[in-house]
Amino acid sequence: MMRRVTPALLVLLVSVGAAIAERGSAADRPNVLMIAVDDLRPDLGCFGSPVAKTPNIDRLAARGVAFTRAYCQQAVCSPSRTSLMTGRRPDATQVWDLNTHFRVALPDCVTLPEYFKHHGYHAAALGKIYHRKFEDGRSWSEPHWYPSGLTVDTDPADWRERKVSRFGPGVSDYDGSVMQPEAGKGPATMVSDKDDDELPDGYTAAEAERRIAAFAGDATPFFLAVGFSKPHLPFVAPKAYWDLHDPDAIPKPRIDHLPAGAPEFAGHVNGEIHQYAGIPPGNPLPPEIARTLRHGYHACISYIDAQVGRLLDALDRHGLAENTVIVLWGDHGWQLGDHGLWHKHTNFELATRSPLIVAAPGIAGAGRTSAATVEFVDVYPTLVDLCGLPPAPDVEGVSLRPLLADPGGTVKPVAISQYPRGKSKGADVPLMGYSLRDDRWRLTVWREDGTARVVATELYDEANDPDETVNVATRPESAAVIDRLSRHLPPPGPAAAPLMQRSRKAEATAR
Ligand SMILES: [Ca+2]
Repeated sequence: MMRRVTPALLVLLVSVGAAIAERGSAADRPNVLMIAVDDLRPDLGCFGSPVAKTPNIDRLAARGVAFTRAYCQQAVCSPSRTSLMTGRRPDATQVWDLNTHFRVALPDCVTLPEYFKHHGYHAAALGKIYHRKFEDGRSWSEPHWYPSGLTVDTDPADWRERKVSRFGPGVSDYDGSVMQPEAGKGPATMVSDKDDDELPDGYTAAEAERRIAAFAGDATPFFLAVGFSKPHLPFVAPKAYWDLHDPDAIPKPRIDHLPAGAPEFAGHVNGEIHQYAGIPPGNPLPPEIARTLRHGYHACISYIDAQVGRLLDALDRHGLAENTVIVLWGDHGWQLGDHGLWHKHTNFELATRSPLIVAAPGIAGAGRTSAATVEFVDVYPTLVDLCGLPPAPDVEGVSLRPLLADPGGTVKPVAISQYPRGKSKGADVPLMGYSLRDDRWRLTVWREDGTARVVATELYDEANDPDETVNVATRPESAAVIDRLSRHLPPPGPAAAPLMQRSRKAEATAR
């Protein structure tokens, strides 16, 4: 790898002062370890969970700042990950579904790792970073590695999903899913008799340990992205992690139905979880199954926590801890039966809120939490800022660096999430719901897709009704709040429904 100072970088070094100039060339910049955790809501000790067993993520939080009000831009894998990795919102990426690559709308977009690559970093990806089938070879310095042994280079057509896994019969090579050949998805939970490394996320951690050891001897800074596929369904974890948890100690949802006054299309029918064997049709799920699901979700978080610990240990072992920026995020939250809903796919607080932890050498706020309202589009400019690279163009987020020094500060008035809904009960046209969260309120405005016409409005007082039990939008005293927050609503985006329909057709044709 070259260690060169480009003209643009020289300008930057002169212009932004001695602190950054002292870092000099790429070889002197900090490394980046980015840890992505699939479907992780903040059920972590460092986020205040009384039952979580997450000593390693807590250890990471002690080195950095844990953002307790961090929101994804759309509560489902590919739209959220695409937004974070491009620093652009779903209306810009035009990725609102699981069928579209961002290079369709943004062919020349420079992604977060690609930007680091252009500035002298070696960028590598292990495990799930982008949603599967939407790999982006341009992002990385080498092919994207998966625990299956599969690697994916620039051409998405190279992607092949193998049903027979290196992890043995019954476990998908991709994400640890339990596959039943010819019969669709297997059970939603499994107490596995395998050890950590015999399941994909443990194997990914082992590969990350090998990579970190190799990087330690190289002067080129690295951007290593490590994606863990749990606690995404199915909840498969080694038995030891199930044994850490008493399922009866895990709190049950405090509301098991939609908020009073919410439109029915604010929720869904739990379609994802009903794909798994053993989940009976209809809602609500039987209490015993719900209890096992809660148990499995927490077991999977503890399993991932152990893998995060291995990464932190590897950095320590190789003397890299003091020169590596670490960021950990979940791609969106999860409703564990709350509102009668399982999984994500909504604009509610529990689906849009996910952990974000940023640790960097020498930050004044280390070990504190920040309740500032922040968004996942902020990850890109934050990492760029922390590593002393010139600001990236066309990125919609802001750097959170000021909050690492002063976690009590603020950087933006609201976080914006969104979710599309097709024609559904109570809506005779496709909708896009925009949800605005400030430090007290959540306002969700459902518009006719691609227009400014408002079909429904929800308002939740998160300070006095954190479980979102009642929509107060129609109360007279809410009018001023709605008016104030509505000023932050984005202009009507492109009509999503026709583009999503087109991508579904393309997907079907490709099959
Ligand atoms: Ca996800």
